[in-house]
Amino acid sequence: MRVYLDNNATTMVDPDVMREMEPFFVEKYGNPNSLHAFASQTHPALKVAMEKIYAVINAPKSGWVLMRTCTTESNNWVLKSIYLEEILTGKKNHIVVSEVEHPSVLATAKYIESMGCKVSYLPVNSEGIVEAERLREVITDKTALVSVMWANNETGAIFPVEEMAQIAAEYGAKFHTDAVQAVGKIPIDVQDFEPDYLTFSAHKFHGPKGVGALYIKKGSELTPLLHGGSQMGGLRSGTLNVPGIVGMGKAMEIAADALDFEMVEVKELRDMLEDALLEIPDTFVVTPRNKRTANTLLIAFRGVEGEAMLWDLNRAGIAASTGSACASEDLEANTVMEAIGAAEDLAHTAIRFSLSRFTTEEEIEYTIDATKKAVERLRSISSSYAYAPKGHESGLEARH
Ligand code: C6P
Repeated sequence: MRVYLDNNATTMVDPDVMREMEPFFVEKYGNPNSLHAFASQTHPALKVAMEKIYAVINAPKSGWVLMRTCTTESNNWVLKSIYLEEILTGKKNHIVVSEVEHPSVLATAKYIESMGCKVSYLPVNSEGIVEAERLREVITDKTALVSVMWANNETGAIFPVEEMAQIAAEYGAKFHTDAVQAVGKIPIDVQDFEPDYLTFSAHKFHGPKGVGALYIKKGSELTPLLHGGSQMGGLRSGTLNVPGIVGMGKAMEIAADALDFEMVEVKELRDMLEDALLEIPDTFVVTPRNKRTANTLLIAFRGVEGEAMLWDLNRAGIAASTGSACASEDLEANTVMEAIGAAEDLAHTAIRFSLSRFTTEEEIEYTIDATKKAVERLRSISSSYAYAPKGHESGLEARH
């Protein structure tokens, strides 16, 4: 059996999305900015797709939804543009990010820091959650931007972005949230708490790779980083990815319709997996279930090196991960496990299982069985497990 449980890294394209995209490769391939029928053939589908994208996040007509290649691009744009406009000009001198942001925010923040900007890194609590009150401790009227993700990619932990956006506004700072792990998993309404910027990618909710969106609130427009043509009002130049945008629109529409299914049925399967794996002794989960997205489980098996576990799972046909796919080659400990202060040996044992609406009960049963066997095998050959401190001495408790 082959089981895909790495949906926080990327997802399968929904066949209905694929069908919607198909005509825009060979049949209707005109550049939408050209002045002929090949171009205008693409306009109706582009318009419909954009309307769907605006509708699912409830973006007001006054705001911008700019189509981009991915969340990495959008996150870079937000941070670097704020640096150019607010920091380099001397208006402000500080930005705030969390310690557990994706590398596309963290590495960009570090780059900006190397250019002389002050950067504060908000810590997480023992549940892997950034608390809004921690923002109050560091924010000043010289803070240009607060950038905190909506849902964490490793634990699924949902952060109090509404409250943080409010605090940022009190100090005259812009607020950005990386919502790539939130869209399609929890309701999104940008008119609810009015972030200045919200970023996400289609490939996380069964849309195509290579297309993402950046929502910008009216009045918070950014300096373009790609100068060129007049596409997207000149804010984002470059020929539009027509099939990608059409696919993203369809994927968003389906994800919005499937939101209840995601929050109830996918959660049931995730909980089934979690309950069964927590029966294994010396097994830990960081974030409580009601504080994370329904599809995600980050679980640590003491004495079982994460990479060894992935090897066993992969041999059984199961795809999982030790955390963020971008960091999988460095063999570093899991970012969130480190941020909550888990002991070094335990931090290396975290495995992320991320489900989707295509995951079946049969696949979960198979995964439970294979994971239990792998833990047993790997612990039997683990010299560290025999001597490792057990149970609550780790500073982590199993959470149900
Ligand atoms: N996280 C993961 O395995 P792109 O690839 O640019 O569309 O998305 C980047 C990105 C940005 N923010 C968050 C919170 C993310 O989770 C990701 C992608 C994958 O966790 C691949 S590294």
